[in-house]
Amino acid sequence: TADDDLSLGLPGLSLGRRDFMKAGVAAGAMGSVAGCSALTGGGDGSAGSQSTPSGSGASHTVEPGEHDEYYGFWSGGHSGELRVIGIPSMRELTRIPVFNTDCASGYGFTDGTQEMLEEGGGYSWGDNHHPNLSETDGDYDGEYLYVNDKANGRIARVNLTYFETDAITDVPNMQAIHGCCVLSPDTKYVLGNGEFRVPLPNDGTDAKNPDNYTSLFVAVDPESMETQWQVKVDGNLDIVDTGKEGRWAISSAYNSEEATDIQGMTKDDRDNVKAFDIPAIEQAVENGNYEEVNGIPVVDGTQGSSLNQGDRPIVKYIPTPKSPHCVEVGPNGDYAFVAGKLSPTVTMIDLNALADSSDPEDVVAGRPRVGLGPLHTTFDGNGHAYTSLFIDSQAVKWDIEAAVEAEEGSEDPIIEKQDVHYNPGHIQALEAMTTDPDGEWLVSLNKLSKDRFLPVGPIMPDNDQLIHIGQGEEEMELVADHPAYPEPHDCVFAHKDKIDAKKVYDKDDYEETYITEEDSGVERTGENSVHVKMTTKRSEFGLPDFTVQEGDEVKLSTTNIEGVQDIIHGVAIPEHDINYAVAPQDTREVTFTADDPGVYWIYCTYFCSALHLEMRSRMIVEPA
Ligand code: CUK
Ligand code: CUA
Repeated sequence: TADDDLSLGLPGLSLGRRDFMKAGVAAGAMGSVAGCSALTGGGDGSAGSQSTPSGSGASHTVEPGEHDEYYGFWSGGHSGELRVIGIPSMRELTRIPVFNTDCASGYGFTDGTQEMLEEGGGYSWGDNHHPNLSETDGDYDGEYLYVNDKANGRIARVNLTYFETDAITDVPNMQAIHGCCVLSPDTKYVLGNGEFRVPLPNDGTDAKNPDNYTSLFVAVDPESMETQWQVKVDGNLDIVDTGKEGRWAISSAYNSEEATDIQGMTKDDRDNVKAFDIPAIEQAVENGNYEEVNGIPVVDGTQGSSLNQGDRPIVKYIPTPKSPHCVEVGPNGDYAFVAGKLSPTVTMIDLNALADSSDPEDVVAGRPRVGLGPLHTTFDGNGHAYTSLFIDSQAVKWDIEAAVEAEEGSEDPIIEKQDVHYNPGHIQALEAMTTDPDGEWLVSLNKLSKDRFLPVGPIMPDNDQLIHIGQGEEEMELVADHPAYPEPHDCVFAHKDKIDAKKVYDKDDYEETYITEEDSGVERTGENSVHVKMTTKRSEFGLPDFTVQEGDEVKLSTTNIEGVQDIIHGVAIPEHDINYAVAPQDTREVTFTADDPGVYWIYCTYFCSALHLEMRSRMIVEPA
């Protein structure tokens, strides 16, 4: 029977009669949510469609020479990088290497960036999921972007003046920082959810006893990027967002069973969303109510903890249908929206009721039934929520206040459904994480593209789809498909006026020694070390050649003395695994050992002028 099929593929998902038509699709698709290898369905047209293009003729064309109105910052998943994409054109403007190395820019090869990656854990990859823009007064201030590394428990910061990663924190005690957000309204902390439960400390002691495993919630200082404190909880943490007043951080969570396999993790009907009371946690830390593990104060926020018994528990546990996925807080900060994943509902948590309610059920303000596989919710600022439906392959638009009025499980608040192609994860509308979203455009980050593009071999691109939503009064209209290299998870959009990207480096912002043409030369700094300094400009290096001895440790410093934007020079040394970019007024350094005697033509890798090919220098390594 259908029931039997469902119970195999969908542990505990309860479906009403009218969902059975979709059950075959659901069983396959949910399998992939749950991590099994079943083929994913739900995009072949069988999932049903209520929407037709409205034909409003919304255009996302940005004419040649014109600029996009918004910056979009896309996480690159396990590629480790971020991508910057213009909205509404969906043109890729640049990439920002974060947890990866990048040969076009030299990120991970130059001394500063190599050290940063080394001190940030020394891994050659990361899995970034959730980019977050720094906020002042609940609005993006254009200073920084913070992003998590799900794989290695790290948080990185990107400087939005230069669009480059400037800090990576390898957070102690945590594996898999998944959820990541800033504490609104003023970015007091960068917050992270440790998704995997591990022993504390994770040193191999009693490693086979899952009762000793724990998930942690962490606060990192946004300026120093140092880990401030952690909170231990029951169950696995997933995604996190904060209210707008600096008090509550809401984390979705699953596996209240604390099992280590899928059957165990999905056994019970309920999981607990966690509401972290940030000032109460700070107070506990101040009072010394913590255990220090690997130098970090770890506060006990488990259900049995004494810190959770009094008038003001540091963590409130709010029961929700099992295994929810995301939580997003709406623009006015009234509700947190917890997407059901296995449940076809979104649970709305009333943040204003959190402080005073003693019964956790009292804080549930609404629970509309939105469709199958709800994962993420976004907002247009005009009273509408838009939820991605992984299994149904749809974006569903619904009315927030109508959902509060309606009975639990009601479909009445639903306004419209738009098919997407296929199986969406995150969904984001313009400036949706601020207190004043801009509406107009929404992007659905679809995991599968299937038939939407020319076949390019078995590893297919994702499909990020641009949907026009206007101010919420019009019907949704699908406007563009955009293939994405694996694998974006989330994105965030800021109006172009909020970002002030410099076109030329300001050397005062950097401590490196600026090199002038007169400085160019070779200085012996030790018996086996030299410091080579040279400038770059069109179309020559400051030194036509330089000589070092076999075995020398060579520190090569280069300053691009150009003052003109867009004139980048590259410094490539064949057979030494060295190439990096130097932008106008910037200085970059690289240190290597000259092991092999010979002549090496150093050349410029950025096409900088008509004489770009002639832009050369020679490194001569004399035999010892
Ligand atoms: S996410 Cu990280 S599994 Cu839904 Cu925010 Cu993709
Ligand atoms: Cu400098 Cu090409």
